[in-house]
Amino acid sequence: MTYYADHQPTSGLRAPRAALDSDAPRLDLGGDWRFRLLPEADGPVEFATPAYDDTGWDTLPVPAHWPLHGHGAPAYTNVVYPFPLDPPHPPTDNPTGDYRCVFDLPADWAGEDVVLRFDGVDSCARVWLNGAELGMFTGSRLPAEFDVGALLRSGRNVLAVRVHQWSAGSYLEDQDMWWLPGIFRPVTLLVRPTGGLDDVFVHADFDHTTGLGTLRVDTPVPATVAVPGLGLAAVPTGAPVTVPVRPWSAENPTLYDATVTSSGETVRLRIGFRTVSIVDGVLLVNGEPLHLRGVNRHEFHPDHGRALPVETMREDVLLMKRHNINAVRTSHYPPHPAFLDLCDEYGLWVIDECDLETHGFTFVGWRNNPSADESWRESYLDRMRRTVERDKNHPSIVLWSLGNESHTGSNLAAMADWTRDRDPSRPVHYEGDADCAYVDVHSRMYATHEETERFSHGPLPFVQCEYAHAMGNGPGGLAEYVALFDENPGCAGGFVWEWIDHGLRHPVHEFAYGGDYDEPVHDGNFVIDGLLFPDRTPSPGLLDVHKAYEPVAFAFTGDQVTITPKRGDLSRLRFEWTLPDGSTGTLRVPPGGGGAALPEWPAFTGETWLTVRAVLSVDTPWAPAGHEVAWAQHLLAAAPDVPTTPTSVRPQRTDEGISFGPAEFDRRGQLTTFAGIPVGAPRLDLWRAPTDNDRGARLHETWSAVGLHRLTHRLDAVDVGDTLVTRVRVAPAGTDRGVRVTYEWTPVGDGLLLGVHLEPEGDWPEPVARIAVCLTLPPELDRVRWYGPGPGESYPDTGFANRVGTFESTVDELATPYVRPQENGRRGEVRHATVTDATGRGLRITGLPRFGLGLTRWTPAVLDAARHRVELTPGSTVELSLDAGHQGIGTASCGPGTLPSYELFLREQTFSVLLEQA
Ligand code: IPT
Repeated sequence: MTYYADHQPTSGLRAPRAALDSDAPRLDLGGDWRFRLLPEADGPVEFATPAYDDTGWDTLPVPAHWPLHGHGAPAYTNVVYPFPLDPPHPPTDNPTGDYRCVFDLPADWAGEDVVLRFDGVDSCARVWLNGAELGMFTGSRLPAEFDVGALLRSGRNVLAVRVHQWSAGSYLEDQDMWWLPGIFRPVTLLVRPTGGLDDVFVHADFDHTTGLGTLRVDTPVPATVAVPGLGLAAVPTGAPVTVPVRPWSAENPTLYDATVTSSGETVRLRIGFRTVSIVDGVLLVNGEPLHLRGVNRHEFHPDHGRALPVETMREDVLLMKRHNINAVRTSHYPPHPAFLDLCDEYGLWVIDECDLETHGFTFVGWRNNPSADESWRESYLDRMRRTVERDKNHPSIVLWSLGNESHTGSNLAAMADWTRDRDPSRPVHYEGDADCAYVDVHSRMYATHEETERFSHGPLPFVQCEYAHAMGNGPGGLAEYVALFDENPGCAGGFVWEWIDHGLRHPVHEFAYGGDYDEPVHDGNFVIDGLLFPDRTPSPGLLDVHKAYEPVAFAFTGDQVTITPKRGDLSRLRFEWTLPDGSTGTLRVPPGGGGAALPEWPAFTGETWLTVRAVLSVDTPWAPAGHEVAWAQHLLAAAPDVPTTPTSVRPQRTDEGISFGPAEFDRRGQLTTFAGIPVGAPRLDLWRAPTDNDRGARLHETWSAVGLHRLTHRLDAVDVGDTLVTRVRVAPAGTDRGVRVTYEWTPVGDGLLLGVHLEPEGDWPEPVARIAVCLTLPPELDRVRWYGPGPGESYPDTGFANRVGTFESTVDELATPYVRPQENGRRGEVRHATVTDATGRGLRITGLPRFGLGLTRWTPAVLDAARHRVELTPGSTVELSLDAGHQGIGTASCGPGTLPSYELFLREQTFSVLLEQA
């Protein structure tokens, strides 16, 4: 069988070994290589000969994915394979990239042993050096090394690589992401000195009962270890040494610089001491329960795909640390090795996952799934070996993961056995082992809140390797999950799905998702499900993660606040209080946490919130002093009731209609102007532009079946008396259910109180999207100032990262830039707001007591019809919506829907707002 259609995963490779920082010379071969793309796998191989004339070829940067450089196109599928299932055969249509790299051998390398290393080639490479074939490999996100010393020549050398997009290996790489072939990680030549250290295995345990660390470094040749920070000078490798150390943790990632020296080579290491154990069903590190407050991270950049610049990796780590994230699952493959160095350095617990997924076999009932087919055994073991051997020296890695969504089978069990044997210091994770027959922790994805509670009571430690699917608006229900994690030591925590939207920058669509490259098989915007927008701007979901993952808890009682560390200690935190008037002070908090007295304040008038903040007291490597880590608000004085006593102003019939205080109405009692500003009459609306989570819950279908998006409004009566009352029956066509709506205008102060009474007719068993009245405003009324939670959007089960205060924004800035347009930008629990033009002319709206505020340049229908933001054309009006409630958001795009307490049902009710001139 041809190599690319063979179960044999590699040929000609050296044994896998650790990624090492050595003093031996190295040469980065990255740069512009010669490149041509062929449509099939078996093109002529003459290009591998050094004399081949490649002047007609294109150039392509290495590392990169060729579809992002004008050759072919990216394609996105989640579960389904984009080729027929006939393992191990790839399709004949098999984009194949031929690469040529000409390099000069450094003059002093002559005669040295040299290794050629590839850090990542998607999906199958065949390699020649100076015309001699070296071998082939699959395993896109895994290292591959060849011995090449004997083939190198002084002066000009020619490396030729043929890369197939599809191979037998593709059956094992069905991860939910773009299919992006190419040499996308570095290619390096490494001198291997005589007597060098081919491999190093660091064992650095910490005994929390004694404070002693035990270090043993294993090497294949005799060598000595020096750790100056521990006073260790020349400890022979293989021999354990026990000394007092500071342990490594995500909160305090103490690393000791070390060198390992053999007769031919010195390797630099950064050693972290920690011990992972499982005791009574609790996952422990250094004797303490592990609290994984994590995210799943794919490698992604909107311009470079998975060929990430190291600076982007650092940006990811810094953003995670700044948002209280303390753990990463490297879904669903080992990351670029530099990312793990950053996790060691800045402090993130890591589940390092093998490059493995066969999810699409689910569509044939897992028939012929490679996980249970022995002919794939070596491929599975090869992938795990290359993962563990490369990454074994990282203190940040606390669990090995066999892969993702590959069902179950003996090959997975064999991987687990091999791993435990090779590295007994880390437990094995794999979510697909439902019976926990060969794993050490019980892992589930998208468990409900109820299951999370239930699974947290053993016998194995429970972890949610994926939860809180961050697709589009959301995730809802996050706070409730994290509360369950916090309460249950048997639950080690979870990893939000996922870190970043994989939107590829696109000339027309701004950010592309599945289908935007005319893929015949694709999964649409399911790849847009991150806490970061594609350009790495935090979404509201990430701000909620920051709040939910806070490492400190606050409890207010009487005149004090009790502060409790949840993870780490308080040593680098300062606690501050602030009042709305700007006054501020520092709290004296006992070093280990406890009660801190609050100052005495004079009595407050009006709603007053105290804000207590935990900020960094010192610069840290990941954020400067003053960075806010945690906060809470406490109500010091409640809002007085809004006065609603009617004045004696009466509605007056005029030639044109009805004049009533600041407002004009037409003859049918429909508002036409307020304070001289053209304002459309309020109309009940029960629909919203469905969110991705609404779609997942099929609520969009329910709502369109009922006709919520096409309500009709029949005016039944206009009563002009002390107040102005209009009675309207609101109902969708084709059914006998509806809502009797009474809009009553009452003069209060200089304004008008609008009371909206709803009386459903017939059954309304399903949740409605929102209960709102909508009014149109002139387009220049685009400034808003409100008092309530802010500054971000909020829905009943999201937006808890907001705090109560006064905020200002504009219609355009209120909108949250979800890649796939959907309901967004609402501000919940607003007490009062003004909507004005640039001169300050406009409306003031006061809730009785609160309302949800929406302000957009498009209707929900326009929002719903758009597939990308660039398709949203502003209308000629500003749409103002004042809601009495919104259906919660939930995470049904993948996972459970809205918790019952956040569901919105239509019931008889009245809600009121006071409208005044701003
Ligand atoms: C789960 C996958 O593990 C993950 O890769 C991603 O696809 C996620 O779903 C959804 O975005 S699998 C799902 C069918 C539970």
